[in-house]
Amino acid sequence: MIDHEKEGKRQGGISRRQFLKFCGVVAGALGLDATFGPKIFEAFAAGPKPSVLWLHFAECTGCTEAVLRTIDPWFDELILDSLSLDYHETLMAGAGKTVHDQLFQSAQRYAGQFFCVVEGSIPTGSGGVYGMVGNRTMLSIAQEICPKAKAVICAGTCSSYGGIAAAYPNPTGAKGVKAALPNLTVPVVNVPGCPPNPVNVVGVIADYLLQNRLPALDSKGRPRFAYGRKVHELCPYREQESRCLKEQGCKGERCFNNCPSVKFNDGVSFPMQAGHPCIGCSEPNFWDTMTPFYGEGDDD
Ligand code: FSX
Ligand code: F3S
Repeated sequence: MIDHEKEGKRQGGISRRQFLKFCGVVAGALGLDATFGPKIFEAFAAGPKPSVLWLHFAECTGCTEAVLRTIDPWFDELILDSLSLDYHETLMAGAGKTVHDQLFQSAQRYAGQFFCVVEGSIPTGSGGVYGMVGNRTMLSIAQEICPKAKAVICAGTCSSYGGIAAAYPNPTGAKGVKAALPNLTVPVVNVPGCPPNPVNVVGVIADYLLQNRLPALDSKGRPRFAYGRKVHELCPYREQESRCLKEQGCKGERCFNNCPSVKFNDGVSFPMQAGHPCIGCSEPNFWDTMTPFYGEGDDD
């Protein structure tokens, strides 16, 4: 269990106003009007806080890093106020066997009640030996924890589809959760992006708290509320030829995500606004199918 006070992050927690503001952003991402912001606020405040066990596998930890630095109020304060984050190796003060044992004990104790957030792909080659945590393969950890969750939320393209570790020739046999655990029967929601937008990760949980069901998914297991439209359809530079980055290799016409409307860093910007073309990071196998990232245009 994370000792939130020892983590020294909360300092009394975020204010009601800040949390309400964030809930309004989540409502917008869910396609709801602003009046749903307070309802999401109430759903999170109603308690008990949803329990989350957050697993780290083969990844750069950019998903967590992005999440922590994305929003003012800082997302770590927000997430600790809205969720019971009961296991997260990057944020926990403790480490080692005792802490790792708690993961399995918590999963057993709260079987069927917790959300399992997975970050990173799962190496499956040679029995999974290319990815080890605490002397166990990531594959065996996923096989033990994921089936006990009420739902698995794959945060990022790596856990959704394999990501960079699965790029050709994929020497470790890295796979996303659904591919690595083909017999998994609990629902899996993919929230891809390298990194994903944390508003969309929280949106999945908010949607569940509001409606007691997981969001509708597209054919690639992504919530339609966030991945229902192409980046290009939402991009303001369709109307502004001088800002359009198609000639610089923008993949917005082949990539589904809500970056231009939800934006990052508390709504400050998104890649094309910062002058960087979309690299298609929320599509499966994008390291193989969207490269070269620059300069080739989008001729599909
Ligand atoms: Fe992958 Fe996330 Fe990209 Fe990195 O943890 S989706 S490489 S931002 O860190 O898993
Ligand atoms: Fe579309 Fe990318 Fe231009 S998303 S509008 S091709 S900058």
